[in-house]
Amino acid sequence: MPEIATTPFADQKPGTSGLRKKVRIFQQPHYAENFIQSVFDVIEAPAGATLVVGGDGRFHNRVVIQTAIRMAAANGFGRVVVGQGGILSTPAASNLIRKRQAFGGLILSASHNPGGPDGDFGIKYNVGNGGPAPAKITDAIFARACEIDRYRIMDAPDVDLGTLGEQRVSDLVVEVVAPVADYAALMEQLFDFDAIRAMIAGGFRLSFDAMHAVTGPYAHEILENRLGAPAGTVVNGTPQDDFGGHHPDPNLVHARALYERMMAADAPDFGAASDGDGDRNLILGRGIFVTPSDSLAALAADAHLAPGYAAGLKGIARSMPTSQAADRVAAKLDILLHETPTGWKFFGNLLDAGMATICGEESAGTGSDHVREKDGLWAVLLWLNILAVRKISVAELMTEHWRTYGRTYYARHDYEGIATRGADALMAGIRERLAMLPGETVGDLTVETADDFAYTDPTDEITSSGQGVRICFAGGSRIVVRLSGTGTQGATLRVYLERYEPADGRLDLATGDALAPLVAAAEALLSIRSHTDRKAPDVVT
Ligand code: G16
Repeated sequence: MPEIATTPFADQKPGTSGLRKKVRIFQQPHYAENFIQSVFDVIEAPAGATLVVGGDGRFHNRVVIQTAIRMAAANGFGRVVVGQGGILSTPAASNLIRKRQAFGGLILSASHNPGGPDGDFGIKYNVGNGGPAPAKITDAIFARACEIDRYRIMDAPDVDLGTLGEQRVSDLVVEVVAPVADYAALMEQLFDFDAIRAMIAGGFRLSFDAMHAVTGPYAHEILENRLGAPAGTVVNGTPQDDFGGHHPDPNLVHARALYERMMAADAPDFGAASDGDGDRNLILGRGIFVTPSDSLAALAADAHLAPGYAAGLKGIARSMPTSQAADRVAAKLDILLHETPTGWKFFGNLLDAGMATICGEESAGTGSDHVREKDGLWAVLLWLNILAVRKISVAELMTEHWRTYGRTYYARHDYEGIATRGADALMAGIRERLAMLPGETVGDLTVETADDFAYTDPTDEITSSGQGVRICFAGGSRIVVRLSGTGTQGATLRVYLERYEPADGRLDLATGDALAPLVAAAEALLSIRSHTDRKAPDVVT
């Protein structure tokens, strides 16, 4: 097989979700090739295996897809299944890996990070269950990337990604598939499309912001064509390789226009947005933002109303920084609640083992055992299904939820692109003091427990430690602090603030007011300003 000599790059350590770097780094000769070969060397797929390849359509997507196809041909794969135009949303790629019983898949995305020549790019390897490779595989990929000295690549012309059907690159069959069809069919199995269609026909109005990213074609097909929402329901629905110059992150900062529309007097009944690769979601009702943590809790409480979940849930899993709202639902349903480190890859084993049905993260991710990735449109459809059955508004549903379970006020403060030294010093400083914190009072808050989160996967007994500091106060409030594993510049500090009010407590406070004592406590405990050299967070979500 044709081999090219190469030398290692020292910076190919996958983060929370694959390898994410600036496009210009990925454009260096041999850079993507080294990483892809490291993946192939580690996974040792049998000859003739199937590989799914797709991306979120961002700048540089097609270049790397062609490279990956030539390399798959030279590494003995028998078939590559690729989305037309090189496009597959991350949940659709996960679905295809499972449906086609592929050995694995390469997903080309930097998710919610900006795109374009000056933006970000990424490569993630997903295993045969459709989920992100677990840490033992990503660690091995990094180790291999540190010593790589050759990669295999066919000298072949580009594949025509625009034409559906089969083509060949040497012995490799390349199958270009419609990106939306299989995914839309799966959604029809899980949800009561008739009920949602009837609700929309009855005057229920919704708005979906695809943020110029990958969910545009999926949302047009599902929401407008299949569910009958009027044209114009999907906004920013044509994918662009630079996301229209915007930041495709569905939060209150980057989806501001949608937020303002939903807060207006004549707002639609329901608003939602998804990110660059279609796995995140933002949920809004008229006059109300539902935090991702609350969304997970509300969806878990009512999931049985959708046909795909009528048998009930086996368990709920949430990442550690996600609020404890879902824990209260799990307790009431008397099902398992798993607290895992940040990163969807930690949910895969629980889902495979039937220990959880629904998973969620504060970072705008929710999903279930239908695939092994979080899934933005899935969350939107489950919300719509629940609203269609219950015939109440989003605001009414959340108010009722809080009256049943209590309310968890929640916010995440991000300090982006700060100096690595300051970030490391902050984390080291608080880790050193953890043992001394219990019993300490900060304002009106008393520390009950403080630790550096470690998780032992119950299915393979592998422990992941150093996953973020938790400071828990009497009464159920918490501060969590960790460094992001998805940024591409400097360090990003995330401070997660959470205050619990019981069902008979104050359920109608403004989030900022409710969390003010925790903001002050975080500054007192962590000296955020001096370590970050910032007076305030860059993004509050
Ligand atoms: C990725 C992971 C998520 C994680 C998020 C934020 O999401 O898949 O599990 O919660 O990053 O991670 P961090 O806090 O380390 O930046 P995505 O949508 O970027 O793939």
